[in-house]
Amino acid sequence: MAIERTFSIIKPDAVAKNVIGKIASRFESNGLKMVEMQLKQLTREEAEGFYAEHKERPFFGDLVEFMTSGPVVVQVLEGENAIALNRELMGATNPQEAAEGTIRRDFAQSIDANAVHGSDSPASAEREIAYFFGK
Ligand code: RTP
Ligand code: MG
Repeated sequence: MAIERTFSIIKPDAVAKNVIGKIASRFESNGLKMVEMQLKQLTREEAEGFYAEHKERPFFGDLVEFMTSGPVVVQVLEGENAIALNRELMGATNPQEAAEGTIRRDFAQSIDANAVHGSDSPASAEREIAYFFGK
């Protein structure tokens, strides 16, 4: 299987809960290497541009508000099958529906404050990595 790169965000709720290390450890123990990483306060413009695909959705305003409510960790993860593997480690968008042992099940409290973001396809991974880290 090919080595891939995916883009990940540890969201403001998880940073505030002081579990950056615990989440990073999930990546590491499952074979994902952090090859870029930065603690960052997103501006409104950065958050809106990042989630542009959801612009027309009713939750867009709340999503941008939440993503700018405190610092996040933006990172690039590398490993075999990284995109799908990271989605699996994250669990379902709604932590109430996330499988046992997933990051969202263990660290998230709601569908809004759901601890992590991960690219959902090779095309998103490429766009999102370029958005924060350039080519
Ligand atoms: P993400 O993009 O953050 O990795 O999450 P995801 O792929 O699992 O979910 P997505 O459909 O892309 O939605 C992006 C974020 O918007 C919030 N959301 N709220 N209230 C709602 O119905 C709702 N639906 C989505 C979530 O915080 C989700 O992570
Ligand atoms: Mg998504």
